[in-house]
Parts: sequence; C-alpha cells; structure tokens
Amino acid sequence: MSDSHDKLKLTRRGMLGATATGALAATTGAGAGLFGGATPAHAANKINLEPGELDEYYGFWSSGQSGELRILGFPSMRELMRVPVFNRCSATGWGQTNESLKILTEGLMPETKEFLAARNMKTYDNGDLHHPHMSFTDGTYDGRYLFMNDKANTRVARIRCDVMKCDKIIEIPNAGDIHGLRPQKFPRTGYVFANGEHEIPLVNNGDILDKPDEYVNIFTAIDGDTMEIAWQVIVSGNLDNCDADYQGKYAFSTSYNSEMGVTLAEMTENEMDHCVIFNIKEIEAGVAAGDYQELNGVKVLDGRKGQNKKYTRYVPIPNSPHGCNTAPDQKHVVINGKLSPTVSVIDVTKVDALFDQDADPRSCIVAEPELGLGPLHTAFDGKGDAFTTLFLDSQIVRWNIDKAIEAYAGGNVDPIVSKVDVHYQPGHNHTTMGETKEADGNWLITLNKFSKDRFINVGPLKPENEQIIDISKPEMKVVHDGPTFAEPHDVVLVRRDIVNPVNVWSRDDPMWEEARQQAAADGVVLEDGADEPIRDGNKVRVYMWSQAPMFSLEKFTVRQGDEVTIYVTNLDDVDDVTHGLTLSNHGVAMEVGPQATASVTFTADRPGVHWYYCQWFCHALHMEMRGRMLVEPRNV
Ligand code: RUQ
Ligand code: CUA
Repeated sequence: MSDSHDKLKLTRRGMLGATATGALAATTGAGAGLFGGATPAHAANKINLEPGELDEYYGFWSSGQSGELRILGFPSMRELMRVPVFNRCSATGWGQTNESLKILTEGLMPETKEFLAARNMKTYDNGDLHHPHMSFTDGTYDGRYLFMNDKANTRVARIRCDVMKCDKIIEIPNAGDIHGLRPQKFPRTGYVFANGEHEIPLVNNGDILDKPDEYVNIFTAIDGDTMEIAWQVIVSGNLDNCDADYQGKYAFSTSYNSEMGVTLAEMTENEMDHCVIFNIKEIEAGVAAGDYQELNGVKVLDGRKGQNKKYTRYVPIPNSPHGCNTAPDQKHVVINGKLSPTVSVIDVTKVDALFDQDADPRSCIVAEPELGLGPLHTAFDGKGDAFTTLFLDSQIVRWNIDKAIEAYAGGNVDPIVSKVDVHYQPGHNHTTMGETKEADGNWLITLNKFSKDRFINVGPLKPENEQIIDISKPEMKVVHDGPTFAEPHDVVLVRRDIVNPVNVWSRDDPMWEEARQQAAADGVVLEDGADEPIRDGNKVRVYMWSQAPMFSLEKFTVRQGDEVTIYVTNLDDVDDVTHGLTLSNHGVAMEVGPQATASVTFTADRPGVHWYYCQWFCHALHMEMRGRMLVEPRNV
C-alpha cells in the first residue's frame, strides 16, 4: 500500500516538476530544450539530444585511410551510416557485388585494369578518402551529390544523396595522388576541382625517373554531372588544398612545395610558396581555341609559371600553405600558412587585375594576420569571424576578418577575438553550413589528430578526437569530445532540410540495369525470379526474390566448377526491411535494400551442401530465412 502511495507521490512530484519546468520554459521563451532535463542552453545550441530526438544537421565525414564516407547526426555525433566508397565492406558486399564492381572498375584507366587483372585483383582494396563535399547551386548546398577524393589511388568518387550510395568512381589520368577537392560553388556544380598532390613525369611510363625537375603537377576539373574530365592544367609546384569562389570565375590551390623538391630539406627551403589561381573562363577559352595537348584522352593546358598565359597566376604566400577556405562573405579566401604563423586573405575582387593588368600578384592580398603556430584550416561563422586550427599550438583561434584587413592597412587593431585549447593537434575544422553563403554560426567542430589521454586507453593505436565548440558567444567553449577511427580528415555539416534521401529504392533505378538486361536476355523478370537456374555453358544464373521471411528458392543445384551468379530482388517495399544474402564458406555476402536488386558472381568449386542465409535481421523468422546451394561433384 505504502509502496504504491510513494510511487504515486513520486509520479505526482515528477509531473509537477515537469509542469513547473515547462511553465518556466514558456515564460523564458527557451522552448522545448528545457523539457526532460536536457541541457538548458539556447535551443539552437542544444547538444544533448534525448532518445528519439533528431539532429539538426547531417555531418558527412571522410574516413581517411579507411576509405569510406561516414554519416553522423550533428551535434549529437551519433554515427548513422557508413557508405563504402574506396574500401571493401563486409556488411554490404561493396567491392564484391556486380553492381559495386562495375562502379569501382568502369572509371579506371586501361593500364590500371591490366595491372589489377595481372594480380587477380578485381579492384583496389584500399583508398584514402580525405575531402567530402556536397554539390552546390547558387552558393549553397543542393542535396544532390557528395564528391570525394582518394589520395591513395588517384580517384574521385560521387555519392548520390537520394540513396546514399556511391554511383561513380573515376581515376584521374596524368595526375599523381588526388588530394584537395572542392565543388564549384557558383552558379552550380558544375565543375569539381581536384588537386594532384605528388608531382610525377607528365608521361609516367619510366622514360623519366630520378629527374624531379622534369616532374609536373596537374589541376583537374571534372564535370560533376557526367563525372568526365573537362580539362586539366599543368602547374609549377605541387598542389595541396583548393576552393572555388562565389562568382564562378576562379579556383584557388595551395602549394606547399613550390621548390618541387623531393627531400624534406628541399621541400621546405623557400620562405615563400604560393597559391595558384585558376581563371576558369580563360581556361575554357583555351580549350575552345585548341591550346592544349591531349594526354590519355584528356585536354591538358599549360599553366606553368613563365608561360605568360592567362590560365593561372601564382600568388606568393608564406610558407608551405595548406588549407584554402572561401569565406561566406563571398569575397575573401583564406590561405593557411602552416609553417608560417600567418594566414593570407585574398580579396577575390582584386584578382581580375592580376589577369587583366598583370598587377603584382600580392596585390590581391588584403590581410595577413599572425595567429599562432601551425595554421592548417579555417572555418567561418558567416558573421565576420573566422576560426583557424593551430596544429602546433593545439588551439582554435577566433579572429575577425574586417579587423585583420584594417590591421594590414596599418590600423592599430587586434584581429584576434579569442583562443581555446583543443586536444590535440587540430587539422580540419568546420562550422555548420560554413563553406556556403548560408553559414549560420552555431557550431564549430575540430578534427584533432591526437587524442592521447582524452579516452580510456585502447593500446598503442589511439583514436582521433573530434571536439565540438559552441561559437555562439565570443568566448568559445569546448562542449563535446568524440573519438573516431582512422582517420576523419574533413567533414561538412549540412542543414537537415537540404538532405532528403528516399526510404525505398525505385525499381527503375539504374544501379542494376545490367541485371535487368541479363534477366531479359534469359527470359526472366527480376521480380518473378526463376524456379530453376539458367545454364549457359558453365555459367549459371540463379534468379530469386526475397520477401520477409523467405527467399523464393529454398534450394538450387549447380555443378562443381560452375561460375554462378545469384540475383536477389527484394520485393519488400517497407521502410527499413533490408535483406541480405550470405553464402557460407564462399566469402559471399551482399545487402539487398527494399525494392533493390543485387547480384554476386563466384565459382562453385566446393562440392556439397552450402547454406545461404539473410544476414540482415528482418523478421521474427529471420533465422529461418535461408536456403541451400547443392554443388554436384565434377565427376558424377
Ligand atoms: S588535408 S589536415 Cu588531407 Cu584535408 Cu588538412
Ligand atoms: Cu531477411 Cu533477415
């Protein structure tokens, strides 16, 4: 009796408490953020989400040498999805299904295909994904695509944001190891700009080896709609990071090795390196006028120093600059000095004069504040402040762009607003919507290369540490530590209303067009499946559908040595009912999303009984969702 009495009292107290808090929230106008004991912060800057609450932003994360893209909810930092791109994926069969292998291989150069074939490799197994960026329309994200580079194997990939799957991967000919990557911001993407980082001979066939002064570097413009190479420009020095302006006129790339050195001493010899500015209209005119050589099917223009062509200008920058970030004010580009404690601010309206009147290339620089040691990347709040990572100081410095310009012009003002310690050695940082003209100034995330003592120890290999900083007030505050596995370089934070993926695939999707055509040739409709395998010499095609909790085939029989292709079409058209097919002891597994078709090809060279089963828990009878492949021995 007294028990339930207490419970009642507690409940009543709880209710009263909630009501009282609610009333307080209503009177202070703080809104829903105060319910349920959440952080009593400004609604826009609430970091702790209650179970069931949704994030305000999508975060699209690179994963460096893991080769995938990761989607996190922001600011909760809940990992929502991993999208395999340059890696292989055990869960989804990326790198194994015919559909993914087509995407992974069709854009490779012929000699790369030969190289892989000679090693019995269907595709590269690794990638180094540094820079994911969303497509733009009119200076802000448009939710169509994400583009990203692979530094390890000189590739660029695209993800379709409607289904959040990679649909194109191309190898970039003539260039060495794609690093910096940015989409054109205006009028739209348009071009995707990609920097070759490591200089190589222009024709890298062994004729030129240890003659670094004959190496070149290549800047590439890709057509983001077709994923074909539009043009390339040969440059002097190497290329690190890049960005585009808001006028659609120029792209900018940093170069940490203007010396074209190959040893550390050679690479860091010069006090000044440079930022290369690419004149898009002049380059297009050069292409139209035929001022290029064709190499590996690509139009390559010469924009090296001393060519006196209007394709490029070289702006001297101290010293080994790294990050390149266009501000949401649509006017300024910040070049981050790395070995210099400064950043250099370019005014894009002063760039025309470099090309039209051959003005002093440094005349486009309107500020060069000294910020601290090791400036790598800069983000923006859209209200005039910039946030630069200081790798060596392990700090974020907040500074004001207008004040930096005033100081550079001789004014007696300090552009630095505040600094905050981060843990440790920050590389990229990013603000919410910060690389668009819709930067909202709510949050900054810093991607720190070292975590050291911030988490319980997991052995010699430590996670990186990503920290969220509230930048809504002049004094910045670190409000979250988040460990991550190797190695998120970069991230973009996109307002959630911009990203609208579907829940269920469309049966018309181009992803399985080849499966559709093969089925038609076999007189089969994918959605109906076939009762018996279709035999074509020693090639056997098995068509089945899945619908929770069964496959249409409880068994099928093949002969030892057959090359078997299994097509599975998922007839479920319910949100979140993904099936899979794992074939035991064959290393075969694939994801089949609702209304999708997926296929996998393998050789059935193990006689006996082999079960296949669904590896995505889909139904109360999920365990029963299985069938047998019977492999007849060859000599029977
Ligand atoms: S880079 S830590 Cu590969 Cu983006 Cu600057
Ligand atoms: Cu289908 Cu589990």
